[in-house]
This record gives sequence, C-alpha cells and structure tokens, in this order.
Amino acid sequence: PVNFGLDDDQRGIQELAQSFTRDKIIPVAAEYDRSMAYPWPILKEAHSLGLLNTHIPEAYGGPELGLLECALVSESLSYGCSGIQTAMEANGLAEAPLIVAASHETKMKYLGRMTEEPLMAAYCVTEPGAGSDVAGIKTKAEKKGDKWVLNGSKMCTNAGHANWFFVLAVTDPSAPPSKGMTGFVVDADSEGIIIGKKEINMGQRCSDTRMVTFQDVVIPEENVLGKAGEGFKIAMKAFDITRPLVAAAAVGLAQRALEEATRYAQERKTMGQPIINHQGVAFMLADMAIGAEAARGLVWRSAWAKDCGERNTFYASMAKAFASKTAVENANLGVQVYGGAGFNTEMPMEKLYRDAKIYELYEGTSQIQRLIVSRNLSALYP
Ligand code: CO8
Ligand code: FAD
Repeated sequence: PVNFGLDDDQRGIQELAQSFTRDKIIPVAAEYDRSMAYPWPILKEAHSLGLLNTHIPEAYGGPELGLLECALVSESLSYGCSGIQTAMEANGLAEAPLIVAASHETKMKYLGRMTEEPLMAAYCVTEPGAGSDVAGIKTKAEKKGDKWVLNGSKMCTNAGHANWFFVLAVTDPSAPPSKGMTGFVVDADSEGIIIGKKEINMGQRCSDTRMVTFQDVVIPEENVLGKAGEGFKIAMKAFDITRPLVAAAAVGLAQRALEEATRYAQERKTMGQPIINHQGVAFMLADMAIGAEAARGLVWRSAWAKDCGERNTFYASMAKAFASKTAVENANLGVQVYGGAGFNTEMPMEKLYRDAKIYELYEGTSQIQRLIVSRNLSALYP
C-alpha cells in the first residue's frame, strides 16, 4: 500500500534532527556564514547524538538508518543551514563507496573510527579538468610491488579537515573507464598530500572546499575498495545513496524559504493590508509550497526505492534535478516576497539565495541529472 505517513521511529528521528537544528544550528548559522569557520562544535554535538554518519551499519558502530530516514535528517538539518549540512553529509558521501564495496576489515578500520570519534572524511572524484565527465579524470595510481603510488589533484568538500579520503584514480589507462579505474581509501596523514587553500564560495561558506594534491602517495593494497578496475562503478553507486540526500537537503532549504516568506508576508503591510492578502504575493507563496511538497515526494520516492533494494539511479537523478531547481526558485521567490529587505544580509533570505545555487552544481549538475534520466527513457518506453 502507498503510505506517506511516518512511523513512530521515523518521527522520532525527524524530531531529534529538527530540535538539534532549532537549538544548535539556526542560532549560529548566520555567524558561520560570515566567519566561514568550519563548524566543528556543531559537528561534534551532532556526532554525539548520532546525527552524523547516519548510514554506517550497526556492525561498525553506526545507526544504519534507511535512506528515507537519512533523508528526513538531511532535510531537517539543511532547513537550519545547508552549509553545515553539506559538511555533515560530505562524510556520508565519503563513506558511501566503503559501504558499497569495502571489505569487512576496511569497514572496521575506516567506518568504525568515524563512529567512535567525531572525524570527517572526503570524497575525491572531481578534478580541475574533469567534473561532470568522471570518465575523463587524470589522477592515476600505479602498482609498484605490493603497493600503489597515487598522483593527481582533486577538488572536494571537507578536504582541510578529513581524516581520510576516498579517491578515484585511473589504474589501467588501456581499459574503458568503467573498468580501468580503482577506488582507494587514503589516510590524510600519508606523505605526499598537499591540502590547498579554502575556496571562498558564493554560498554554504562554512563548508570546506579545497584542492587536494597527491604526490607519489603510497597506498597499501588492502586500501583498494572492491577489486582494481571497479572504481568507476563504485563511485556511481555511491551517488545512488547520496543524491537523494543532497536532494533532501535542497528541500530543507526550499521549505525554509517558504516558511520565512509566509511569516514575513503576514507581517509586512502595503496598501492597508498584509502583503499575503495581495494575490500576486500569495501566488508566489503557493508556488513555493507546491515546489517543496513535490520535491519532497520525489526525494522520498528515490529513497524508498533504494530501501526496497531496487536500483534507484533514475529516481535519484529526478529528485536531485527537481529539488535543486525548487531550492533555487524558492529562494528567488523568497527574496521577491521580502522586497528590498530580501537583498539585505541581515535577513535570512539573502543567505538562502546564495546557498541554493550549489544544489544545481555539485553531486552532478542539473544537466547531468537530465542526461541520466533521459538515458533511461527508451528502455522504459520502447
Ligand atoms: N550503478 C551501477 N553502475 C553504474 C551506475 C550506477 N549508478 N552508473 C553508471 N554505471 C555503469 C554503467 O552501467 C556502465 O557500465 P558498463 O560499462 O558495464 O556498461 C558504466 O558504469 C559507465 O556508465 P556510463 O556509460 O553511464 O558512463 P558515462 O561516462 O557516459 O557517464 C555520468 C557517467 C553519469 C555522466 C557520470 O560521469 C556522472 O555521474 N557525472 C557527474 C559526476 C558527479 O556527480 N560528480 C559529483 C562529485 S561529488 C560532489 O559534488 C560532492 C558535493 C559535496 C558534498 C555534498 C554532500 C553530500
Ligand atoms: P563541468 O563538468 O566543466 O561542466 C560545465 C557545464 O557544462 C555545466 O553546466 C554542466 O552541466 C555542463 N555539461 C558538462 N557536460 C555536459 C553534458 N554531457 N551534457 C550537458 N551539459 C554538460 N567533487 C567531488 O568529487 N567531491 C566533493 O566533495 C565536491 N565538493 C564540491 C563542493 C563545491 C562547493 C563545489 C563547487 C564543487 C564540489 N565538487 C566536488 C565538484 C562538483 O561535483 C563539480 O563542480 C560538478 O560535478 C561539475 O563539474 P565541473 O565543475 O567540472 O563542471
């Protein structure tokens, strides 16, 4: 049966994330945006409550939440600050390839430590020369004796604070990319790793984006995820887990814009009445509500498919494309409802507007999501 109601456990998880957001994130979000400081105190508290690393299996000390439950957490946290949520979920992204493909020993070692103490990790696929085109990456790892030697540069979130990196590298240039790349776990304290400066971004400014350069970094054989040659597909399967969650975070931002704008529209008066009584304003709010609800529906659909054991790539891309568009639209409409005040940095809407745009870019641009959706269509409707 179709059921959009949450059960008691799901509601409990959602309420925990919502109260953490209300008490710990919302009061400090504007200051982190201004200072661009990495939100360590929040990450530590989230870790102590089980709101970090939500998909790590219980066998490795994690909460092993289903993807739908993870989506409830992502939406709730992002409602407070999508920059802080990105720092948190970038851990989930780094961990996803391990959950998909690592041996029991590697999971014990690298996932286990994430649950024991508040550590961060990073997912390193994008390079200065290749983002959308993962098949075009140039970072390479060569087998020398029983070790691998890694060379190349990546651009990733959490880089300056990571304890370890997931790194995708070319290991067999003669093979097609989907068979010639390998995924590695790389300890951040390995010799030969150079961490670049923090990028100053338009939004989500407390999240940490940096270039990481690997110069002759030696990696032991046991840090290969799955088998050599399986890396491309492991990296893609990780997105099946994380794109619904990035989409959920976009919904959180879209919902926040809707709520802030609705409140403002009831207070602000023009022509003798609250602006919500002007149909031109009320219809903007209606569009925001329709967008947030529809995007949430797609997020839940994509998470539910995964939780049922189905391949959810198609729905994950739909959810990511639609929710990110909704986040950008709702932030834009939110600024419009606020009028000139929407342009002011003292008001919440200006930050939402800057924070929203990244959703159409990272974790696969909106064009890449459409590419994935469209590639599925002829098989679905022959
Ligand atoms: N599951 C299993 N197998 C897959 C999957 C999948 N989801 N996707 C592809 N494959 C397989 C294919 O079946 C194919 O297999 P085979 O070779 O055996 O036939 C093989 O992989 C190659 O697939 P394609 O032919 O589709 O490969 P292409 O090179 O044509 O295109 C894409 C692939 C879809 C364009 C891919 O390159 C892509 O997804 N690009 C976007 C990259 C991206 O999303 N980057 C994001 C980086 S991470 C990031 O931005 C983090 C943000 C900050 C953190 C936020 C908090 C989480
Ligand atoms: P390009 O691939 O150069 O694309 C440029 C434009 O061309 C885009 O509009 C794109 O949609 C379009 N385009 C490209 N190919 C096609 C096509 N075939 N069809 C139609 N249109 C196309 N990466 C990581 O690996 N890990 C991270 O943790 C991470 N964090 C990030 C955090 C931030 C704040 C940012 C900004 C980026 C981060 N990235 C990360 C990188 C991010 O995933 C890439 O920027 C993104 O995938 C796009 O790649 P690109 O920037 O190289 O753009």
